[in-house]
Amino acid sequence: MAWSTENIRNVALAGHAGAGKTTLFEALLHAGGAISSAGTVERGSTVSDFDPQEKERKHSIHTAIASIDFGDCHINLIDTAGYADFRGPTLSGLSAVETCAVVVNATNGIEHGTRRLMHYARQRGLARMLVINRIDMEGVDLESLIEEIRGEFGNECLPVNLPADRGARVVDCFFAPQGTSDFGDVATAHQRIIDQVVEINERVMGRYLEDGEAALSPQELHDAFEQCLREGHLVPICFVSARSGVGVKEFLELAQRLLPNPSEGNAPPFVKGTGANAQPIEAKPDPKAHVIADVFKIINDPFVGKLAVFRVYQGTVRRDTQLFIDDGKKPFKVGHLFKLHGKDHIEIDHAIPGDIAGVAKVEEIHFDAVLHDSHDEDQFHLKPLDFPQPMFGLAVEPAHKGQEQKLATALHKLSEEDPCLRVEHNKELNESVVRGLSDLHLKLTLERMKERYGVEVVTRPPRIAYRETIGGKAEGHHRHKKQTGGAGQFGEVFLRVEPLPRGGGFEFRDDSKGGVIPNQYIPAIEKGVRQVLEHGAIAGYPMQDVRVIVFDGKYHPVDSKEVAFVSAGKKAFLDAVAKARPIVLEPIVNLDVTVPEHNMGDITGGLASKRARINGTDSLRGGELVIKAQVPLAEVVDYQTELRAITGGQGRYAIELSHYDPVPAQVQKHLSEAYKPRVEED
Ligand SMILES: Nc1nc2c(ncn2[C@@H]2O[C@H](COP(=O)(O)OP(=O)(O)OP(=O)(O)O)[C@@H](O)[C@H]2O)c(=O)[nH]1
Ligand SMILES: [Mg+2]
Repeated sequence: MAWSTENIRNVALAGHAGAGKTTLFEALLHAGGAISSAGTVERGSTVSDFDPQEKERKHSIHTAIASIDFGDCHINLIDTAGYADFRGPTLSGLSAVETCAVVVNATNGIEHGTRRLMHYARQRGLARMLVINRIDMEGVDLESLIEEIRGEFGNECLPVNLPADRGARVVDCFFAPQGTSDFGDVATAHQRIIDQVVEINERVMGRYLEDGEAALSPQELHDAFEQCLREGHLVPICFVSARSGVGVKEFLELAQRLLPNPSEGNAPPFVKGTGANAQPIEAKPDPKAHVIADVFKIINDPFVGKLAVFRVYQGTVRRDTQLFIDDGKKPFKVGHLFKLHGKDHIEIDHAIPGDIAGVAKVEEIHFDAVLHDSHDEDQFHLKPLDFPQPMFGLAVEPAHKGQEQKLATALHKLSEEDPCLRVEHNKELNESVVRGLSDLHLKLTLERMKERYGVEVVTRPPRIAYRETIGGKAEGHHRHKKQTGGAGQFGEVFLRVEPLPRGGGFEFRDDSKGGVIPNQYIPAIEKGVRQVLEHGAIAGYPMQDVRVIVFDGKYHPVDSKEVAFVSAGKKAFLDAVAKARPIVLEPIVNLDVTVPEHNMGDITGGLASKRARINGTDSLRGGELVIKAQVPLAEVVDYQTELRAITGGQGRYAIELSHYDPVPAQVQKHLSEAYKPRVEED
């Protein structure tokens, strides 16, 4: 089937773990005729959870993509993982769609993940809808759930259909409201939603008030509805049972008739050029324009090689098209172009604006790359997506000698696939550190590495990423003078250091007067200072939040050279820092610990002995609590062991960077003594 941009709908299924997204994804594919029978999560037979780890754990870990041709519509569906540990891929998936359908487990009601996803989708300007799943379950109180939802997410949340015959079918409340439902009156529900929709547009509102609903054409209603979604003025609620299929076809009809198509959604801001010349450009969904596409998913398939999945914003990507990657000068030729159906690929020969497709075997492609075919010198960029900074680290080394290179390659490939996975290498310590969002996140990643690439590792807690700064102002001086045979080296620098507020970074200024230091040597002084910044002055950690002002110096017309000023700058800076009350800073993290209620006392008691500040607790359903605290990272590097012991494996936690604070005096003394700076010959 050939489709145009107006016929495309891009919808992500998101929400709390276990809400039923993968089961709904399967039911939608089945109802839309994309598969002949629906698989189940229990049997590991779904299109979406095809990965061995997903099958084993019965939870999604990666995003999965498949499409349905329904009526005149081509619906691209993205199934995302509910676990917060895998929110890297989930958030990337949201960047490719117009609509985020947040799936809610009717038995559990609003959960942590429901709130999180509603928030993310709103923040990103997506159209949102709520899908209440599991209406087949006995004893669910759907009427109260709607009230709860409206209380929490606002009165703009309104049902577009309602369950009837005790959950055996749903009745439409929007298009042709008729019949009775299990609760609430269909006509009233209809009235409420129409009132909400017409409110968005004065003209439509005027006509409606004068001549009633019949005066509005279906197109007018669609446009007003779509505008409501785009502006967050309406969050439609619909009901399904992913297991029995009730409400599933109705969901597809809603997508077809009401959800925004790619030319209606909020397009992301692309930028052409860099620096002062950067100009925002709005991608136009014109199939004849230059290509602009964004890569939102990378798959390093051990058999097929590297696959990049992208969303087209403008122009048409064809097989054999030459595309550039970001500001790269060398284009690549699109060879294997395909649509995804879970793990399978369906060959296509072109992809139009708004569509989602993949290309294979292009090594240079990376996550969030912009693909384009603009031949001029200007470069296209997309504002980088905002991802949580991973703080949970493990130092890794190969379990078997000689696999260092293999390990580095495997880690690189894994981190390409997940924006919340980072690999750092500390050359001085020869330590590789993998950072992720949680214990579970890293555990599964390392398991996958073993399975996919045959590399096993031993892990231990990594060194803490301390920082250095200064506590006061001071002046420093150094005269660098050397006479070796013929020409000598000479440079003399006086400088002042001042603390900047936390997060202030680094500032460098030259206030010397009357050419005591010729201009060409100022960058050399800065270079020397930056060497200290990078390696630290007292404990070997990067220095931050300092201002350096050069205020005097001397040079020699023959002997002054760049190296002399690099060295003088470095030593003068070290001299100043030593007098400016140097401080070692440590990372403080926000810690969320989720545990059964009865463990609360042991957890808070344990945290109290870790210099933690408890900020509060949140009750969850099912007798669980989230304890929120701020704590030095150094105190929780091995927290999973303690948590497991206290809760018998029932607890989990997540950390993210909050800020840096000075370490206690005793710790600073210990860190400084342990540091033996490399003496460099200069
Ligand atoms: N009774 C009933 N069970 C359902 C329904 N939908 C899903 N389930 C079950 O709920 C469990 C979780 O379903 P999934 O589809 O894996 O949930 P998910 O939202 O994809 O979970 P994550 O991938 O972890 O985010 C499975 O055992 C499903 O069979 C439903 O409509 N009714
Ligand atoms: Mg799932």
